[in-house]
Parts: sequence; structure tokens; C-alpha cells
Amino acid sequence: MPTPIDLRSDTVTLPPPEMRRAMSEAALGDDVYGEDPTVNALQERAAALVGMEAALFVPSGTMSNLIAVLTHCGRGDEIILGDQSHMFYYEGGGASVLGAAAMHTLPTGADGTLDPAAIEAAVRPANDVHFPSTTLICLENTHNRRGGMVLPPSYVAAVRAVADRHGLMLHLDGARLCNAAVAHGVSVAQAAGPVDTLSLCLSKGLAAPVGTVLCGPRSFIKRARHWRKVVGGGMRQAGVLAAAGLYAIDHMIDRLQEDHGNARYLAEGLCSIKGIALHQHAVETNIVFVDMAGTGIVPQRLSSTLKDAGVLAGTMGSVVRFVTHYGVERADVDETLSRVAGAVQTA
Ligand code: TLP
Repeated sequence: MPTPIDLRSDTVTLPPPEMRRAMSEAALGDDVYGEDPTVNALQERAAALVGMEAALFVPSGTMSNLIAVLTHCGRGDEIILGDQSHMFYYEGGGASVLGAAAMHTLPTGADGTLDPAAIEAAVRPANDVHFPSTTLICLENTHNRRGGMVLPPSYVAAVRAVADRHGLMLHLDGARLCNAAVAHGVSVAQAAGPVDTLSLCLSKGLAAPVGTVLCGPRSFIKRARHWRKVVGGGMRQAGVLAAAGLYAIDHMIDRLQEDHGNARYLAEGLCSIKGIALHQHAVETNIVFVDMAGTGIVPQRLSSTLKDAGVLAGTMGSVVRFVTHYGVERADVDETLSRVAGAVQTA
């Protein structure tokens, strides 16, 4: 049995040795009192990175998006977001279940965008007892279920204009915002565009073991701090984890380019195997969706067939997701291609 190559997600990344060292040497305090110097340093560093006033260190991307909703919305408010967004699709309906906000979904384009005109049309008329009141628009960059597509800043500006016309807040799920910045060769702040608040994950391609930063205006972060405590995200000597986040920001962003190159190379190789076709608009960052229907392997057996060949990937029917990340070298991609080709041939 060959050692499996794990391309299920960039969440599987392990911290590099220097990151572990930074964790073990971190200065610590009680962060619920606001006294952990390493957490405070990470929050300042993250806010500067995204060009915002303040940031809050939280355990996960899911919790960060939930806290954003709890802070922006009241009971019975409505959020406009994509039907393929992580916040709608993969977060257990938390915005509604725990946040008491309705989710008004719009079709997600192949490039991860929502049509600004459709967003505008979805805004509820004010002062009508029938309707929830629209308060928040959410975007996602890069877009997970759209194969890591990057939202152009001009698009975010168009959505900002809609938000401003109706007095709405704009939140960005920027779990992989650093991938977007590196792909377009711009700063992380530029990649974010004119949003009010954003979540940026440290534990995906940046390889920290845990953690997300919720960023926004100082007054918003002050209120978010309360909601973080309410949902149980107030951690104590969290500097052990924040040290990994600081290391991630300082050392792990530029190398994402390598993951993007590997993803393009992987996509080209996969598509040269008979029966495999690209299942996304373009490969812009580190996520690759292919459709393996043409191989004749029945969808129910796809995951186990690949696993038996030594490749771990995510399957959704005949569509398979591969994610490149820290710890996966070009040689591993070559090996993946030969294992997939072998699996397809013998199936
Ligand atoms: N995404 C995970 C799974 O949940 C699907 C993955 O393997 O890609 N926003 C986006 C855009 C994400 O892709 C994810 C994780 C999150 C938020 C949630 O982050 P965590 O796992 O830290 O709660």
C-alpha cells in the first residue's frame, strides 16, 4: 500500500518545524482579559495586512463568519449570499440556526460572483411588515465551490456600490484571501476590496494548525469580541496558537504561488487522462475540480478507487476535488497523476 497523497483539502496542512518552535516559545497571557501579547500582536498584524482598523483571533473560519453575522445582524434580518457559498452550504445553517437571520440565496456564477443587479433586486423594500429587513451581503474570495476562483476588486467595488445605495454591510468570507492576492499579484488589502468586514483563515494553505482572524472597524471588533465569548470562542493562553498565525503571515503567503503552479500542472495532467475533464471555469489558485464520469467508474466507487490507488481527494458524485498545499511537492503531483492514470486504466 503506497503512502497516500492527501489532496482532500489545504486544511490538512501540518505546521512547519519553525512554526512549531515559534508556538513553543510564544509569550502568553489570558486573552479573555485581552492580556495575551502574542494574540494582540497577531491581531494588529492581521489588521494591517488587510488594511482594516482591528482584528479578532477566533478558532475557525466557521466561527468567524458566524460571529460576523451575529455582530452585523439582529433577529429577523436577512443576508444576501450565494447558493454555493461556504456560509450557506457548509456551515450548518449557523447564520439562521444560531444567528436568527434569514438567508436569501442567489445563484452563484461560474466565476464565484453574484450578479450585482440580482443582489439589488433581492434587497427587501423597507417599512413593509411582510419582509425581513436586508442588512448584509456576503461574498467569498477565493470561491471554494467554484474551484478557487478569484473575485476581481472591480467586481467587489460594484457590489459595494449596491450595498451603499441601500445602507447594507458587506462581509467577505476570505478564508483563502491570501491565495487571491498571490494569484493576482496584489496586496491582501487590495485583494479584499472595499468590504466592511472579512474572515481570513490561517489554517488552510498558510499551514497554521488552527485559527482565523475576523477583521473590520474597531467598533465592530469590540462588539464581535462579545459574540466570540457568547459562542464559546474566548480562549485563554491562545498565544500558543496565535504564534503559528504570526509565523503563517510572515512566512507562508508568498509560497502559495507554488501551490497554484502545482494545481495548474495537476489539472493539465488529469485532463490528459482519458475520461477526465475540467469541471470549473479556470484554475486560478489551488483548487481543481474535475469530472471523472467519462472514466466509467461509478460515482459510488470513485473515492475508494482513488484511495486504493493512494490518492485522497474529495468526491461529489462524478466530480472530484483536488487541493494542492504546503507539503505537496511537484514530485507528489507527478506521482498523483500516475496513480490516477493507473486507477482509471484498471477500473
Ligand atoms: N472549507 C473546508 C470544508 O469546510 C469544505 C474545505 O476543505 O475547503 N470559508 C471557506 C471558503 C472555506 O473553504 C472553509 C473551509 C471555511 C470558511 C471554514 O473554515 P473552518 O474549517 O476553519 O471552519
